[in-house]
Amino acid sequence: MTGWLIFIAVLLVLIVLFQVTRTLDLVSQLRGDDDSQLEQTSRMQAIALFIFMALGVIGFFWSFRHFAPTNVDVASEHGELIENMFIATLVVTSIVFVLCNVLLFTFVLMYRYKKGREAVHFAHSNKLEFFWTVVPTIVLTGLVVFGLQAWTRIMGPPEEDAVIFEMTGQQFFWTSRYPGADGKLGPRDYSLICAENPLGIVTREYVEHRINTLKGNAELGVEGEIAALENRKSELPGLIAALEDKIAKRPNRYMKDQLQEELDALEDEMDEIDDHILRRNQTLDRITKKYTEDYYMANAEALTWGYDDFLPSELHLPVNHEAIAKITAMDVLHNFYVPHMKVKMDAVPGMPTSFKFTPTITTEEMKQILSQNPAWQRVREGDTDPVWMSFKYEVACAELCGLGHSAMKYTMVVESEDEYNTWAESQIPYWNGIASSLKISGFSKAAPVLKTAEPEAPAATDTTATVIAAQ
Ligand SMILES: [Cu+2]
Repeated sequence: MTGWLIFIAVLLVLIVLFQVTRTLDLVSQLRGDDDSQLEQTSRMQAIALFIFMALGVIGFFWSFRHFAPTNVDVASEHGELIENMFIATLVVTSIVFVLCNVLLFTFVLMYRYKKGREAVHFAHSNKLEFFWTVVPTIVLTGLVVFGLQAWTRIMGPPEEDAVIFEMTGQQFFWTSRYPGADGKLGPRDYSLICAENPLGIVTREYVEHRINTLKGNAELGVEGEIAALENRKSELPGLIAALEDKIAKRPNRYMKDQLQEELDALEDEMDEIDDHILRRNQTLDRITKKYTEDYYMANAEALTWGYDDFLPSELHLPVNHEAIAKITAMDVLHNFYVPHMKVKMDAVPGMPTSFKFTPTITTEEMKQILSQNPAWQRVREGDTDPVWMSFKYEVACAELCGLGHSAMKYTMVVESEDEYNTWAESQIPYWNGIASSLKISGFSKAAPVLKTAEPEAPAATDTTATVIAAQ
């Protein structure tokens, strides 16, 4: 409120000053006494402008201090680099900003109109040209070199033992994946994306399974999605006709409305079913054309990488250990952003990006740091503990990606190397969870060979059939 009052007061003062100068101008014009009046208004304007500049510069520094976040510790090595670069840029630009403004307004004041004073005119000055070319060149080169260094440290080749993880953005959640013991992420193929393989991880067994579930396999008792859809398509006209008949015979208004809704749903299904069949056929076509014996021969090794990949529900990273983030998206643009680490990268569909960073503060250490911060000492309503106790590093989506954008959060835990190893070893490879439900025939009836810390793969319930029926 006071802010607004000050603003309005300043505005009124400016309007008054403007009106006064205008009146003086008009008066001097009427008097025909140009020079002395002009000198006077020039002086007034110059002084007013100088005050404006002084207030502006003071306000600039005040607002910077006032609104700057307090006690935000940068929790990664590469974030520190970005932070330093930001501060260096800010220092340079602040110096230039203050210097330019002070000079500009001082000159307005010093060289304002005075009777008999003439401006110096020169067409060319080598000294001046040299000065204003060389100084910015040196400063900007410095900033660019600084930036390039940071760029190579963030984007350059990773250390050999770096922890790799992959983040896939999707409306409106993240899916993370770790490469497992082999340190290599299995290849992905969008044609294989399915409810039970959300990332489309490629293994020979899964390809076989996907072909079976699309095409059907009498030997395994799998009907096949395409055949199921064709069946449904042949059923629909009969169902629709029967419903129409029912509606015609029912005089009851309420029942009629209900039946009409059912009929609408069936008609919608009828409209869409050809499209579904076409898409399934295209997928089947793509898969069978790509995954030939030649392909399996040429990619034998890569096709084993996906066996021990695991998809945890939160990210874990060891402290003071380089991490590589591989970022991708499945639908629209997203952005992988960890504010505390000052790391950020666009997630672009069809264009995997990656960068490295080294966390330097564990989640527990960060909690201790935040416990000293008044903003984190408050207790939320209905809670007994202060908010710092439930602190977790947050991964956010920093690209407006649709209605659920703000819900696109993920958790990152930074811990000691030992804690990280224990966690990683306890993770169950993704395929272990669903292997027993895969419908596979031909070259291998067995589930994929799985490298795992667990002695036995946990038995998965046979969800494949219901998952597919539900699609
Ligand atoms: Cu998003």
